[in-house]
Amino acid sequence: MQAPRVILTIAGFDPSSGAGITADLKTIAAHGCYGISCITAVTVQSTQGVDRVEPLPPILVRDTLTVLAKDFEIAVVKVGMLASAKIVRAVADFLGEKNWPIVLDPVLKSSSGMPLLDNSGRRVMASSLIPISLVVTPNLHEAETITGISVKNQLEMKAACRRFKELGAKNVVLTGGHLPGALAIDVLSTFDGGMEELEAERLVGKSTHGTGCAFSSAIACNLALGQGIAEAARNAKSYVHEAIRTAAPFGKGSGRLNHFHPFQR
Ligand code: PXL
Repeated sequence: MQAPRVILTIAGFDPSSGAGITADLKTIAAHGCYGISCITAVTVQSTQGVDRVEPLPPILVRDTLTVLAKDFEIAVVKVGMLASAKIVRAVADFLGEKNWPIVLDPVLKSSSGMPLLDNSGRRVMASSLIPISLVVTPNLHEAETITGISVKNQLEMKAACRRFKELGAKNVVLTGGHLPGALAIDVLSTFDGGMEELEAERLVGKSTHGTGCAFSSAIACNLALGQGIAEAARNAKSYVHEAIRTAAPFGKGSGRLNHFHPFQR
């Protein structure tokens, strides 16, 4: 039997399995890939929100990456929550010496509003990780904070994509799920200067915690499976749409995605 493609996720731990490492690993498994992980921070959280964030020592992150890199043939890396400027630096230094395609989800805060990276960490991410990433997947808030541009409509989303390109991003998928309207429209801006809108019907009042984690992990898998950027982004959007649409209620707060929907048809 052929070995599955290996995806490395570098992200935080959400004990409720909605976002972060465990959500990434479910997404990766649902795509038939093999997920390995490096935890950057432990969070205390439930479906009702994040109470506490404890970044892990940067040396632990670096040592984890070192042993995994020696052992596995890594196809694509997904980077999510990094928690501290020192961890961003450790990850950027490590990945800068490799040639792996990187999908960067530039996580800054939780959906419940808890900061997941401080301002100095954000600056190091912009200067050292965005330029070495193949795809960057900001949401509206992340795009506004990183580019300094107000991002409230499709025109401004396109301006923000251009600004990400100036920061060194090769491809950008700016997700517009938080904008009002009947459609959830993302803007894909590719390395060749192309821009296209990716549309899906908006799902209201549903489980949306961890959608950014699932989206970026799905893109990483699709790239590892040989898809081009646009196809990888379109298929990742369909995957997340279906994971929201078929989600079952859990807990007392925001719901959780149905990561394994491809096995339930
Ligand atoms: O959705 C952003 C995110 C990423 N990673 C972890 C998180 C969250 C949001 O709560 O907890 C670990």
